[in-house]
Amino acid sequence: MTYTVLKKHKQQFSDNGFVVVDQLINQSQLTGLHQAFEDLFNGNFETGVRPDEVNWQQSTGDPTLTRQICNGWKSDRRIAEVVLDQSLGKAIAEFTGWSGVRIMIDNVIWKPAGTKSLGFHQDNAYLSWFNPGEIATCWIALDDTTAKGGTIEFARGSHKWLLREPKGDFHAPEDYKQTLSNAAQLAGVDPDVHYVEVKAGGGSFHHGKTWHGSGPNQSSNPRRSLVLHAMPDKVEFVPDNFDKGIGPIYSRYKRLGDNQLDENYFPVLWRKDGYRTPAIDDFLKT
Ligand SMILES: O=C(O)CCC(=O)C(=O)O
Repeated sequence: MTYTVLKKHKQQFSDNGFVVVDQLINQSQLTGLHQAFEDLFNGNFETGVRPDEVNWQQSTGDPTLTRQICNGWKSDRRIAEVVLDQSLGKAIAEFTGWSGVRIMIDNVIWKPAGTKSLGFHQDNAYLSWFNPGEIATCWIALDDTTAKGGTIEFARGSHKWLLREPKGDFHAPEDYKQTLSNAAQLAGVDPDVHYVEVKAGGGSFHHGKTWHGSGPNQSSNPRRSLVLHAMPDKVEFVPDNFDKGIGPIYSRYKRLGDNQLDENYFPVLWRKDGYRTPAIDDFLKT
């Protein structure tokens, strides 16, 4: 599947801070991705590399929580094939106006029936460890999604509000919409929340300032999603902020002696001049 940005999608992204898309990957990819989720959360890492963040494992994880792993692409090539896809990188460049796109991290998210919410937040609030600290995201549903099943939700137009300091828990906060209510009040508006209800394989793109979160899964079906968080290709590390947001984890990839990001850890998916990190395709083949 090669996703192509439509003019109306670009307009929606710019007006609302997100756009919902019916199909981002092929149905034939779903079975392999479901198996990859099973493997990752059971600690079976196909490449032998442990993901950068493992927040849940079958043997030790709290069964009431949403399961999350970050940078599954380094551990499993079925994940890598999707989140390192050239057409998704190009689409993000078209939505944002960036001249090139790198992957910052991926998220592997599994919300089984009956599990708890993820709190509303703005992604860019965690990113002062690189400059410019901004991302845009492609969120892919691997199951049919519903509001009752805890799909992702976006506050329409909230990418135009100010960027706020991160507050509250991401996993299972007492009220997952509290942070959104506070931000909306400060912006002087009533939040207009849109639930992404799509068939498996569909999904959305969102701006790094758009407020989003997801409720508990009150359905009897699992809700799995694979997420590409992408950054502009021209970014630099900011060592003074390595202790902020997710800086303590990803600053470990800074090289001695310069602030440039290394393509081995933050590969370029697409660039206007035709460049793409060549090692991606070798990695996917082996
Ligand atoms: O899948 C979810 O419920 C939330 C994912 C998320 O926070 C994101 O894609 O930025």
